[in-house]
Amino acid sequence: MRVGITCYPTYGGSGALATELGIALAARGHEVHFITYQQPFRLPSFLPRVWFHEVDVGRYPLFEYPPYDLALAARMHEVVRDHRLEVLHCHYAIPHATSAWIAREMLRREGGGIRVVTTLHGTDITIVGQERSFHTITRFSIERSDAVTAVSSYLRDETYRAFGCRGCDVRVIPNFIDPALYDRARHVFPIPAEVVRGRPVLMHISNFRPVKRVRDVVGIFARVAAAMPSLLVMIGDGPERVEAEAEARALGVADDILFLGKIEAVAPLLAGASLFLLPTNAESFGLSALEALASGVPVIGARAGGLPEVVLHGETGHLAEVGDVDGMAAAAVALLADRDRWVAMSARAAADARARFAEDAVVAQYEALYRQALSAPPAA
Ligand code: GMT
Repeated sequence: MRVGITCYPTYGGSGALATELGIALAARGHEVHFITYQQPFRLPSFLPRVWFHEVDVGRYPLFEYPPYDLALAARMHEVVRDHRLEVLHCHYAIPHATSAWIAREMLRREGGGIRVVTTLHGTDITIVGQERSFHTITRFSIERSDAVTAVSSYLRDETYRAFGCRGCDVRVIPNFIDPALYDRARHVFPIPAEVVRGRPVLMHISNFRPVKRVRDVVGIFARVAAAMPSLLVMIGDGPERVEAEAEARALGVADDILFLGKIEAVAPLLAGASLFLLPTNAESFGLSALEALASGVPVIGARAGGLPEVVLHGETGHLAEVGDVDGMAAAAVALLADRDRWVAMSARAAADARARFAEDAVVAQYEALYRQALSAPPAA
């Protein structure tokens, strides 16, 4: 098949997942065209059967807000036409699915067509899509897609609840991992031994948006560090980074925390982690948590959103109520203090991630959905 993929190219779960999907589809023989404003952060510079088409918004003094959505629609229309694409897969509803609808209308007038598949990732539904100004257009874009997927049952149900969309059959297709990559036996931990000093390594990866509660990450760590010497590795960056650093200073643990910034290849770092912390407010899935589990790293996190669908409480990690920093810290200390339990949980985490979220099985679900969309009459 010839597939176009539009995603946010910046550091974040939806862009990571969309890029991994494109790479996997190309490896399975499909032609894949990324259409977005910059090279997605996980996309290597060259791969067979993979193209990158930049969307140029241009600059004009009249446009205080350059119309990216329209530039994207125009580029989608052009790429679909010139490369005879069959499916446009939009990751994140706003504005990608809306731009795809415009592109499809333009193609229709020329006697062409394209099937639009939209994958809902989380904040496009739980935060952005529920803002008054975006609510109606988000629902419209979902209803006009030929197929819609959500990354967890939680997100599917939340979509139905928030939008009450008519006749939209939202399929759950989860995030996935490459089992060969997220394998702790395969990597050399890049942080030198003299920095780690034999301490357990706690890790957090995100874009440091408020929903991630990075201050809670530091709070949990401070309690663990008070019980046993340990190291916290923070990967990523974003609006709450300054808050996290301030919290670390306030709690007297700044010297035991490494802020590494936006690192693209996280598998080698996860390979040296003892625990992964994700005390998020509402995670639709938690791709970073899945990557940790696959690497044999138990997850301590919040019983919120779709995270309980990924982390099996008591088996592959520990989930507590949002904001229960004491509870999460106590669970972390107990697990780190019991080596046998940690080893068993680490092995279960790696096995469960492979059993339920392996790349091959999940990518096959997307392929089947594309085929189904292509064989059905186009959406109105
Ligand atoms: O906040 C993020 O983690 C980024 C965000 C995005 O849209 O880029 O991630 C969302 O999509 C990921 C991939 O499907 C999910 O694993 C994350 O759980 C989800 N984030 C939230 O729901 C907050």
